[in-house]
Amino acid sequence: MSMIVRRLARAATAGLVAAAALTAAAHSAEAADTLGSAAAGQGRYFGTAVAASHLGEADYTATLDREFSSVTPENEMKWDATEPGRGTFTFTSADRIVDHARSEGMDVRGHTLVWHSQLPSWVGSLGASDLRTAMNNHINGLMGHYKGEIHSWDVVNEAFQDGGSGARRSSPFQDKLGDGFIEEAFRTARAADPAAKLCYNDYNTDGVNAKSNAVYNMVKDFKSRGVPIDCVGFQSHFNGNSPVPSDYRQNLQRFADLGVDVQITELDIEGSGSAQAADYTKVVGACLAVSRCTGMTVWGVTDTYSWRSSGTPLLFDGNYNEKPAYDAVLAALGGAGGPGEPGDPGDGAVSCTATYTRTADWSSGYNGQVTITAGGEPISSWTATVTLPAQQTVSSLWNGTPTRSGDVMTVRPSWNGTLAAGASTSFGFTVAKNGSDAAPTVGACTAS
Ligand code: G2I
Repeated sequence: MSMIVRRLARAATAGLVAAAALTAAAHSAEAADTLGSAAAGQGRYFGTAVAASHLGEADYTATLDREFSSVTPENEMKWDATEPGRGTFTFTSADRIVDHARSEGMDVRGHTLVWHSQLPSWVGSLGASDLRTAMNNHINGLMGHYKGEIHSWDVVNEAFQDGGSGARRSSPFQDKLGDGFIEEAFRTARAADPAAKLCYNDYNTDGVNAKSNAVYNMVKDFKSRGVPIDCVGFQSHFNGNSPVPSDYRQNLQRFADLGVDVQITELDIEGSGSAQAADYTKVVGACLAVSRCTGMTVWGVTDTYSWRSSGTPLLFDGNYNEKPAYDAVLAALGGAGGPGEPGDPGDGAVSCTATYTRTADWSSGYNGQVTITAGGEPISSWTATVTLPAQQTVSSLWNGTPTRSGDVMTVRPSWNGTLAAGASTSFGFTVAKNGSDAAPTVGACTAS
């Protein structure tokens, strides 16, 4: 991607100018080859959480600057970091992130103003009247300092309990000020920076459930009474216990239908390989299918610095290599490497990813398997290439139709070309090692 196209991409998301102009500019040149520019082609931002302490690391910052069009300070704007003592504001770490982002033409999400966690103890010791004053003073202090520099603020974070009750979570704010603290926080925030989008942000609200119903009812009530709210953030921390819900898109859509934007604010999905890639594809596909889903943020640049690093939930590994999940996201956004390239975002560009695993191994041979996963659109066919080490020969292949040219085997579907958006199939093959135990290389998948 040319620097000019990338700067246009940044300018578009930074200023939230018309995405259509950007799309034309980006695609008359070449298909977008970064997350931020591909998302910009879809009229969305693609962000990441950032820690100020890592900005001095060359690989971290190079990846951040190249790929992302929005940043969220992971901890640096929280209450304990910004107002550790009453009325004493410290912005040093948050400023580092905001200054860096702005020098790179990235947008900034503000996270977060009113939250029960990472709250200094002095806040919890205040009586109701003082607490109300302190909450409003905190909102004014943060939003005033960053006025005009934040595209969206998480005004209130995680105010509802998990589980079936739909009740509010106990916190100093809830316990002393009652339900009305949320409304008051939003009204104060609107006055403090009228240009910022004001979001309510929470987790385990990604599908339709009792907790998301409770948030939905609050947003509906706010809209009906004119309480200023512009967006709802869906954190989207997924793993085996909390998988991507099947009604994710439907849930995003019902909130959008209330007249608010929706944003995916803290996305990470534990796992690896094609399964993780397929889950990321589902999430991106859901956002792109909802016109008021204005952007996505992953909760960190590299697995190594994730809040749950053992689950390897992000798009770059510890060496900043792009994971299959990265390829899947880029393809789902209609970016370069995705089938349908040069792609025409918004017109249903098709895409797929191919990932390899060795499923059996013995002294003279092994079985390989390639899993093909469709991107955010259904596909009717796919093509994958497998390059084998020179000595190795393929003795059989199933669930695919191979043609071989030298070391390169091109595989197309046998019966399994048609895949729904995000769905997978796989082909397998048996290899005679003939003295080489090296793994084959699987090239980019193309779809039609
Ligand atoms: O817990 C995941 C996220 C859930 N939604 C709200 C987010 O703000 C939250 O982010 C995480 C950060 O990713 C962690 O980095 O929030 C955690 C704390 O609530 C953050 O962890 C804290 C550690 O607990 C502290 O010990 C540490 O000093 O990070 C701090 C800074 O590294």
